[in-house]
Amino acid sequence: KSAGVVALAGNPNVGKTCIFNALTGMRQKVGNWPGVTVEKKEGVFVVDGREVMVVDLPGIYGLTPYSVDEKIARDFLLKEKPGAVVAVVDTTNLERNLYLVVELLELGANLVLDLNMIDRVEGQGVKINKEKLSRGLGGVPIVETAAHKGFGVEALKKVVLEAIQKGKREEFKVDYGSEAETAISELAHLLEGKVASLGFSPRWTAIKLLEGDPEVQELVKQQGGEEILKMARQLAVSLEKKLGSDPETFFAERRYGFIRGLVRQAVTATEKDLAARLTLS
Ligand code: GDP
Ligand code: K
Ligand code: MG
Repeated sequence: KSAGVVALAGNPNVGKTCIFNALTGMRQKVGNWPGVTVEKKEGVFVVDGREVMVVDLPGIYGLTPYSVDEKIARDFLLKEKPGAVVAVVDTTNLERNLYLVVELLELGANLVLDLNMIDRVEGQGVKINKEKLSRGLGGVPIVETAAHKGFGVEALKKVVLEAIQKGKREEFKVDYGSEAETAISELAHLLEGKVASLGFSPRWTAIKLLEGDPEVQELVKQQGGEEILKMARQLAVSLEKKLGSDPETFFAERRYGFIRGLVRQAVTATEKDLAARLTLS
């Protein structure tokens, strides 16, 4: 009867709770994430006679595992592998909100992009070309909502069910430039036999190793990948020399660069001040 699980992800204050309530109504329960006092909300909605379970993730700005909230969100996505993820964004702050969206896509989430707070954007001279935005993000389905009024929520339910039924799309890639891409492919190739069985993307794992992500390092170690870790450290050092900045900073800057380019292409504002606000990062 249950079609699958959808997780809601987004920065704090983008309207995630409003979306969660509008989707699930009274059919929700509140508990805690295992081992921590961070609130976990779960609920269900029914669309086209199919039941979908909804999990509200903590509000986060990214998927680095340095804060408890980010760790909870990333662990859930990696280990529970929900059928779909709705990235709820505050559309009046699109550029800043897209950083998490890009990280979710790189992680391999089967994403639906929810442009929330659309009521605050409309009629103000801002135009979002959803086709261009979707194409730039590897073809993610996009839904517009004004969650506090329930606008767009029925459409969101349908799109989520479709996404769950279709399953994962193609791998999304940010182009990190030839130096970094060479290191990524080399590592990803070595990782294929180690992490594919866990359902982790070798490319994502390679990027995280180059960033020096402690959790991913531990995971690769557990898979007997000591040699790969050694190789990753060497590659990271030589990459740092070539790039002139540490890989973690470099990858983050490339993601921001990619997002700036995408917003320039897909968003136009007729009022100068509004344009400035939309591209504020
Ligand atoms: P969360 O922190 O992501 O869970 O955000 P909340 O659901 O608590 O919403 C934050 C604030 O934004 C609340 O005051 C909501 O009423 C308001 N809000 C949520 N969605 C919308 C929307 O689509 N349009 C407008 N104008 N306000 C919204
Ligand atoms: K809030
Ligand atoms: Mg909330």
